[in-house]
Order: sequence, then structure tokens, then C-alpha cells
Amino acid sequence: MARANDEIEAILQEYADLIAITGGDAFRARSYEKAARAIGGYPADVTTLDPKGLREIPHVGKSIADKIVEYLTSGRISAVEERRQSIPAGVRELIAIPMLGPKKALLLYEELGISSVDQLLDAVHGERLRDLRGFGEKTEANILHGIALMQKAGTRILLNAAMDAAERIVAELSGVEGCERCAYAGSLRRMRETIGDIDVLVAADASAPFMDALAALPNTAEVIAHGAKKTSIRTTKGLQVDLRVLPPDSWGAGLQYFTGAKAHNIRTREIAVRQGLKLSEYGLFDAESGERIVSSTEEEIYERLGLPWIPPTLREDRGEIEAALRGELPVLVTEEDIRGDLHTHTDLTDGLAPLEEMVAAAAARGYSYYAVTDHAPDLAMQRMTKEKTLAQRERVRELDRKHKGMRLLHGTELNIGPEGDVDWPDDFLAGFDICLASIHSHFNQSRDALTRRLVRACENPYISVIGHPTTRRIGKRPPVDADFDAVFAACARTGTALEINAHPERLDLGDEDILRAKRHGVRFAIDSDAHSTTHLPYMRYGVATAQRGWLSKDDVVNTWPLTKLRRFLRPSV
Ligand code: DGT
Ligand code: CA
Ligand code: CA
Ligand code: ZN
Repeated sequence: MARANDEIEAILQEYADLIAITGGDAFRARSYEKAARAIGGYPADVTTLDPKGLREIPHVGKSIADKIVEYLTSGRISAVEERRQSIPAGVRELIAIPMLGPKKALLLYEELGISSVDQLLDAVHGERLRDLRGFGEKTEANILHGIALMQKAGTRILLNAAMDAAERIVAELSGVEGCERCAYAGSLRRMRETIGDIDVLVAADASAPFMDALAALPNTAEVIAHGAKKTSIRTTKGLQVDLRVLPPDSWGAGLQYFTGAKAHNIRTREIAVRQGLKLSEYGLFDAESGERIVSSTEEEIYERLGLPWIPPTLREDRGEIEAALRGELPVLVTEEDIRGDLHTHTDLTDGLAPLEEMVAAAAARGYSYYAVTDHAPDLAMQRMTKEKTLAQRERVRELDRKHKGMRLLHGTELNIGPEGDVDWPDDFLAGFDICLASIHSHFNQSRDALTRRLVRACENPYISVIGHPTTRRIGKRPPVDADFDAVFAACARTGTALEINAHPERLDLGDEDILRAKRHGVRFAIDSDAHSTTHLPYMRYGVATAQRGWLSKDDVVNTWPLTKLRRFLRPSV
């Protein structure tokens, strides 16, 4: 994946924020923001582009192209450094609080001299913010929520960022001479939604070459501990990586131990103890004689404990041991089972790529169907109209004829309004192949109002999928406060699927909610919500989340053949 693009997206976004808080031109800030998003979603790796190529990226003109070149050659942008110097460090700490925003952060500093999270908490509790213009009880509640989210997230990072880093490290270490096996373990192998640190394992006779190779990687900023069994480093992005080198014949035991979760390991060790065995990262041993029984593969270890091999995404001690003992582990949905994507955007609304490019990228993924679901008019900033959507439908139908192996569905992502109403009347909705509906605003309604709103959307016969149902953004925005058991029951009753939005910042529904919804008999749609061709591969994170929610292929409507899917989308037809 285009990693440099992400770095440039981040630094230009920061620049836009800095312009905004230092009282710069709002139009200028906005143009940097647009360029940042366009670069993040641009399919070509920016490091392969010359200045002319860079200016072909939407919203990138000469001045931004120059800044990108400066960053790629020197690792810094002097204009950004200057702006950074001009704001106090304490304000930067405040800006990091989700839901506060740069403007308010600066106001707090200038009016009240607040320059740390602790001082801000004191001020909220002392009710000292209420006199400030633009601040009220609601802002205070938001600030407290934002701080709580930030503290809960701690220094954990999103799954995809950890995955990108881990895959690069595994690829590097696999090329070192003497490497027999190399893999990532820990929470990353279990595909948790956030990752504390990356655990990498190598099987080899000599450990030193691997420890040295990790320390020498270009993205290694600091070596925290350097030993014969374990080396820990911190990457330039502040992410910790633990590398352990195991004797080759301990590979399975080490992989099982360091995959965790700890609670799962406690259960497997208990099972061992009851059988007069001892399980460690080196193998499964006879407790009395100390003789090693098995250690080279995970399968052997689970088998010797009387268990089938348990997929890492289930290893959380959430009933997988009991299910395994009963022989009732689910057959989990896999990425190969996915036949198509049901929630995607184009540049007709807020997507970055034209229809043709999105469709070509979907076809390259081998999908047998693909839905185009741009936003509807109630998100006013998207400027959607009936005319535009009908014109898009014609283009979709035409492309559909050209793509032999892949059927195109023309759909829309409706906006669920404050009362549960959506953008268009039924007769117009009837013209779409698929209607999703999602909440995009009014997140702070009462629990009753939010529940009614979601249930009403489920009851609309034309709506067959609820998009990103809780609207959370991991580490940034909490889930809406609705009675989700009531929503899940409504979905089951009305035959409405719940989305598992695969965007790594959303993963919405998350694993625990999926487990609950499944008990109500709900079906699911795993969607990328792609706004760019580079987002289509996020599907893997949605599938992993579905696995963590114990889903099988049948639970997921976009593994179904198209005829069966169409009956689900339009039961009356
Ligand atoms: P993270 O890094 O917070 O996202 O979560 P994990 O699960 O990767 O945790 P981490 O990195 O502390 O340890 C990796 C795995 O190693 C963990 O899932 C289980 C295993 N492990 C580490 N320390 C212990 C321990 O003291 N006891 C047991 N049973 N297992 C451990
Ligand atoms: Ca870890
Ligand atoms: Ca670790
Ligand atoms: Zn969307």
C-alpha cells in the first residue's frame, strides 16, 4: 500500500489545521485539506511521481507539489515547521483531544491560559468554561467525552497502520539468511481493532542477525531493549515492535503462546495441567518427567490438548474453548467467500475516483457483483440530485454491459434524518437495486429518539442495509447511545442487514455488537465504504471483525449468489 501517501496526507492535514488556528485564510486551509484527502486516496505511490505527475492529483497545484517534493527529499516541510513554532506546545496537546477542534483549543489557551489536558479538566470541573463564547454545558460534555476517548485509546494504534508496519517487517526479516519461519503474533494476529504493540516471531538457529536487522531498519527510531531472545524497538511513528527468535522446533508453541489472548492462554494451560502436562512458549511437556511431547506446530499442540485448532480471531476466551470441546466451532467467513462490495462511493459525491476507475478496481479484485452507493441529497454538501443519480444509473447500466464477469448494482447511501426519515420518497427508492441508510449527524439525541430513528429506518421496506450502525470513529467519536438490542430485533424482524463497515477507523459494527446481533438472528453485509480505489482492500479488516464476531458465510449477505442477494434486497420482487 502507498505508505508515503498516508504520511503526506497527515502532514498536509496538520498544515491545514495549523493555518486554521493561527488565523490564516480559511479558504487556504480548506484547499490543503482537500489536497491531503486526495493524496491519501490516490492510487499511485507519490514517491514514484515527478512534479508533473504530482500536479495531476486533484487539488494539487504547484505550491503543494513543491511541498510534497520537499517532504520526500528532506523528511520535513519548512512551512509546516514554521507554523508549528508559532503555536505553544500546550495548545498542541489540546488539539489532540477528539471533538474539541483547533479553534476552541486556541481560544482556551488565549482566554484562560489552559495549556494541558489536566488544566482543561480542572477548568471544566470548576465550570470556568461556561463564560466563554461558543462554550456551554454541551461543549463541556463533549470535551470530557473526548478526553475519555483519548485516554482509553492511550497509545494504541489502528489495525491497518499496525498491519502495514508488521507486513513490512515480516517481509524484511524473512529475507535474512537462516530464517525458517517469520510471522506476526499477538493482538495483530487476532485482528483486534486497535493494537498496543506488534509482536513478531522468527524461527531460526541463530538470533543475532534478526535482532540486528530489526534495529537497522530505516523506520527504527530507537532500540528499547536488545537481547538474545527478545529485542524491542520503537518505530519513527512511535509504535513498539517486540521481536522474539525461537528455536525452530518450538515454533508452534511460541506462536500459540505469543498470539494470546492472555485469557485464552490461561484456559489452554489449565487444560494442560488437568492432563498432567505443562504448556509454555517452548512446548507441551510431561509435567513429571519434563519430557517434551509436541512443540513444532499449533495444530499438534491443540490436538494433544484434545482440541481442534482454534482460529486466532476467536482466541479471546469468549466461549471458543467450550465450543471447541463440543466440536461446535463456527466455520468462519473468509475473504475468499466475499462475492462483492455493497457500499462504495465515486467522485459524484465525496469519493475521490470516477465511477469507471472504481469499477475497474473492483473487477480486478475478482468480485462477481459491485454496488455503487453514492450519498443522497440530505447530506447537502454532496449536492446530489435526482437528475445526477439517474444519469449515474445510465452509466452504471452501460458499464454493466461491458463487464462480463461482474454485475453492477446501482444503489444509494441514504441519510437517516433526526426523525428516521430518509432523503427520497418510496417511488424513487424503488428504482434502486440497493438502498443503504446511515446516520451522519444529530449523534447526541436522546436514547429513545436514536432508537426510534434507527428502528424506523429498518421498517422502511426499501432500506435493506443499515450503514455503520453505531457511527463510532475509533479513538475519535463514541458510538451513538441507542438501545441496540431493540435495533437488532427490528433488523431481524424486517429482514434488514447490519453493516460491518470495514474502514479501519470505523469497524462498525464491532465484534461484541456482532455477537449480540447474531443472537437476534440478524444478517450482515461486510462493506468497504470505499471513497477511493485504495480503500477496496479494507474488506479484509471487515472480514476479520466478522470472524471476531463468530460469523459464518451464511450470516453475510455479500457471500451469497446474486439471485439470492437480490431476493434479500427486494423481497417483493
Ligand atoms: P496488545 O499488544 O496490547 O494489543 O495485546 P497483545 O495481546 O498483543 O499483548 P502483548 O503484546 O502484551 O503480548 C502478546 C501475547 O503474548 C499475549 O496476547 C499473550 C502472550 N503473553 C504475554 N505476556 C504474557 C503473560 O504474562 N502470560 C501469558 N499467559 N501470556 C502472555
Ligand atoms: Ca502486542
Ligand atoms: Ca508485546
Ligand atoms: Zn458511505
